[in-house]
Amino acid sequence: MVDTAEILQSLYRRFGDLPGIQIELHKSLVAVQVENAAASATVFLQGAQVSHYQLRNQPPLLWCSPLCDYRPGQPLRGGIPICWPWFGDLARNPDTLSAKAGLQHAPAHGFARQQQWQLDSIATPNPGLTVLTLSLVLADKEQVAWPFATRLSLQVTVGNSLALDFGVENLGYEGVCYSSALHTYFATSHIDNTVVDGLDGLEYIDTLLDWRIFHQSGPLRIDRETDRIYLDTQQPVSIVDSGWRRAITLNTRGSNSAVVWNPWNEKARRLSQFADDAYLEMLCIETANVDRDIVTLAPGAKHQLTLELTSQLLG
Ligand code: TA6
Repeated sequence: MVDTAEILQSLYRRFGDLPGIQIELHKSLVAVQVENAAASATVFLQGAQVSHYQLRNQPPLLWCSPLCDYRPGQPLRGGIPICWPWFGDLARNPDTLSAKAGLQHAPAHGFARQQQWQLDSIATPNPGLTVLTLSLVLADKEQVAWPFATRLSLQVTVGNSLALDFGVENLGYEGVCYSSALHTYFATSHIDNTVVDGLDGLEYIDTLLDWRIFHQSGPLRIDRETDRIYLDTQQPVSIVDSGWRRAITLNTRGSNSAVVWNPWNEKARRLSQFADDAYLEMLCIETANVDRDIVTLAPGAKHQLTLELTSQLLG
């Protein structure tokens, strides 16, 4: 059980005097609010979930639902949930995954986003830069679904760009295999103003068409429910928004797959913490290690999945 009062006291004591840092409580979830010369951001200790990032001269870059419950154990609908040690439905993952298949209760996207991470450090090296590090250490008997000693880490760098560096280290004595994603929700002026570049020519699995494989031709415009796994994503993907006249670019390392998702109107009505028309103002592009891009770690090995988001205003 998380002792919120104790966590708050410790965080105030350790970080309360840092410039531009506020420790906040959203119902019963603890968050760090970052304000610096370049941007603002919000990072929740639950799931090490970044829920907000906004440059000083632009609309928010991340979308986060105003209907969030901020309940313990329930990921926020928005920002950047960390999906690990499996992506989506565990049963839909490769059999080589180490997570125990056939579990009675295997939450979608794994359990890392439900857990309380530890805030290890906050640095403010200059007025326009704030760096937070968080971690989650799992003992080898701690999780039924994942009985392996593992250390998760996340470094969040808030400045003229937003950078996440997600590390998974195998602390055990046997090899492990997992799938994962940084499930980023992006804000748009309107989905009709939005084009996704950088996917042209790629193979993708369409999870809405019996998981059959297709090829992307040209830029992607979203005008229906979309839930696709793009493979061999070697070049940066960009979101071009003609309404807000900006282009967001996803620069990644350690990932060769990406998921593009928008629930559209039917699924929007079934989603928790999500207004019926919210599909018109968001889309997800998820920096992933899924399908043939899953990660195998030998004992003592570590994998880094990094995502840097930049946003340029268009002339
Ligand atoms: O990333 C796409 C997806 O797997 C969709 O199928 C949808 O389920 C979405 O993730 C959101 O999942 P969540 O468990 O966060 O509601």
